[in-house]
Amino acid sequence: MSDVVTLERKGAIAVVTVNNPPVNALGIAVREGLQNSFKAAEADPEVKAIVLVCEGSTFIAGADIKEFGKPPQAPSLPDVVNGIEAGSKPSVAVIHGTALGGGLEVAVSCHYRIARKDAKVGLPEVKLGLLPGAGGTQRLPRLTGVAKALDMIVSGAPISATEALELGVVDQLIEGDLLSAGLAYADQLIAEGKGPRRTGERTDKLEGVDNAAAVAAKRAEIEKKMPGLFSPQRCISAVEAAFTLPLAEGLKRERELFAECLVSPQRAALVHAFFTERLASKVDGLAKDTPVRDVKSAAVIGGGTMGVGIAMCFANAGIPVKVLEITAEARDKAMQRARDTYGMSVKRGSLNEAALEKRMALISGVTDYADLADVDLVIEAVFEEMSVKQKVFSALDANCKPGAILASNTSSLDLNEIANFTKRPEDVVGLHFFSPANVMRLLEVVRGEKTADDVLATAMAIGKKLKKVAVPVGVCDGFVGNRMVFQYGREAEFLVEEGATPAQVDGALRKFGMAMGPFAMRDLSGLDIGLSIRTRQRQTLPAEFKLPLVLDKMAEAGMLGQKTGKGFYVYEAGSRTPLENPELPAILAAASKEQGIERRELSDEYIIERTIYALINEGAKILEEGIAQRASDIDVIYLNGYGFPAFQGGPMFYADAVGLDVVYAKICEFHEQHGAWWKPAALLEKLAKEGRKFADL
Ligand code: 3H9
Repeated sequence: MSDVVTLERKGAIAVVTVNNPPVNALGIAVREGLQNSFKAAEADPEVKAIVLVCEGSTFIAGADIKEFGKPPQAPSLPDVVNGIEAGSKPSVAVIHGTALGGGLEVAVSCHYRIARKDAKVGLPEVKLGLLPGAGGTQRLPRLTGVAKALDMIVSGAPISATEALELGVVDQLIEGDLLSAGLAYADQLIAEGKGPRRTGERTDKLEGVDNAAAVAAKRAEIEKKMPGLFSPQRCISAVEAAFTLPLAEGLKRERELFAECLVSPQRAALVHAFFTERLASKVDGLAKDTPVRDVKSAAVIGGGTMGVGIAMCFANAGIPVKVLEITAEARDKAMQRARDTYGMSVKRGSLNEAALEKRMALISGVTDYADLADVDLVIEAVFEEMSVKQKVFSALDANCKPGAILASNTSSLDLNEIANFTKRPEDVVGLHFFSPANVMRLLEVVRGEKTADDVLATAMAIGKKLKKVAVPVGVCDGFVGNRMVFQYGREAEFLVEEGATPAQVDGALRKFGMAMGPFAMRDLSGLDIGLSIRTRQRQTLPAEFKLPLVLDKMAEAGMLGQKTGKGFYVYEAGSRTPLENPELPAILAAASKEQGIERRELSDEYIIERTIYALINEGAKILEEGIAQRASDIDVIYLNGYGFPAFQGGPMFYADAVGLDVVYAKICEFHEQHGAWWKPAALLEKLAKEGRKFADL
């Protein structure tokens, strides 16, 4: 029929095969091929049933995301699926891998569905700022009932084949060869004289339940949990149409709502987030066929929270890992820490006892560097002090086998200096995990000036294996993420010295979409970290780089965040709920006075500009220096490590959306008012003056 969709006859059964690597997305050629194939099968008098099957690793994984925002091309996906459902011959979708989005919409327009046991199905459109636009919001509720369909469509989370069977989304689970299973199922339908069973004609699951109550509950939940998001409420409206309108009108309503989402800026930002995450794994200048070293075993130096978290990542990926501590007591404590952390997952129900034991069996505690002689990769996660790193890397150099990768988890020290503590700097790389390492997805892979290509390629591959989002970065203080966040945090502190309250700053940034406000975050991680950086800066920075005083004053008053029960907020014993700190206004007033500042009212808009533009300006400097290889990599770092809202696309995407001329003009204004920190990045100035974007680079 076409290059990507073929039609062949197997006796009385027409087999339609999609072969559009890598994920059989529904680009124009696939849509055309599907429509033509189903039409031809319908027209062929010899055909009694139709089987739809896919080549490669997955069933259709959705619409082709690259086509969004481009002029539409006929046939549209809704026309294709409506045509399939209207067919007079029973059709069977054979699902393997992931039937997602438009893929599941195609499957539920077929009259029957069978799925391999390990398959998953779902409607993840909401994660791209969309809603299922090819009948998914009308047909899924007819199979699962409204409440479950709302859960699936609004969360975007896929379900397992087993759950799909229980819910009636699929009719049978299969093993082995897909085509044989599809043909056998179709033969059975023919033998039993079963005809088309159109999902769109079903109403049984829509009746006798309080669907309006399910809709109201979901609306309230989303209003509370995701107030700034555009598409979830529209997903709900579309599902509502499934039980309030006849199918044809419901489909029309779905199309209208889909069109609204398609043109929303949030859709563009979320699609950017999807593609850039994948792009980040591609390292400029590193050949695709760069060999990768085999990593069958690993070790972590240091059994603190970070070290143990890293070790757990390896155990979770099935890789045996040793944790080295200097004393037997510290080693045993580290092992207990891992067990306790897994124990919490068991309590929450996300892990079972057997899995806990299996993972613990992969972690072993050691106290002697000689025990690391056979490991393929070591990650150092010890105290952030160069002399300590020197000791560790000299010991690793003396004990590890040739070819072992020696990695540092440093978050701020010079990786090149660390590498030179060994006689094999080419084997040294930075693997900067974020705390808690077993939870956070981001991994900055730091490329030292001597890091060998195959070591870098292996580090990126290991990141993927550990299910992290690995982003390559260059060497500088704080690398990409922390170097930028320092600017953001400092501006937030200045804002509370100028007149805002921590609650106002946190509130404005949460409204912007940040997962957490900077002050709640400070309290969580402890104010002493920021304070030690501040103290160091006070000694080293030229005088024109003014620094806030609030942290120093709080430390003097014994306020170090949650661990002291008092910080920018106060916390009742055993609680993490931030409450207003009654002693803070006096501290802020004193800091303002000492800085010679008259406190004033600040708007939320101003708070966002001061903090987010500080990120953008530093991001531009990082790009200029080649520390990040592309603007979108910076976005990936912020989306995955710093709670930046995906619907804003990341700081650099956000800057492009606001307009670099606007951002640059504001930064110039801040430079004049607030001095040296705000010196505009040369790259930002250049792009703004040329009318270009970061995305054009
Ligand atoms: C939709 O369906 C709308 C409809 O309701 C209505 C329409 C009217 N399109 O993730 P991977 C590329 S919205 C284009 O690394 P994995 C991806 O960029 C869609 N390209 O593999 C990458 O390219 P590259 C709803 C796509 O095995 C390569 O495939 N569907 C698409 O880790 C491999 O991807 C979704 O949201 C696409 N739809 O995971 C599903 N999907 O190699 C989105 C992937 O050049 N996709 N690519 O970097 C996924 O969740 C994962 O890709 C999947 C595979 C689980 C399928």
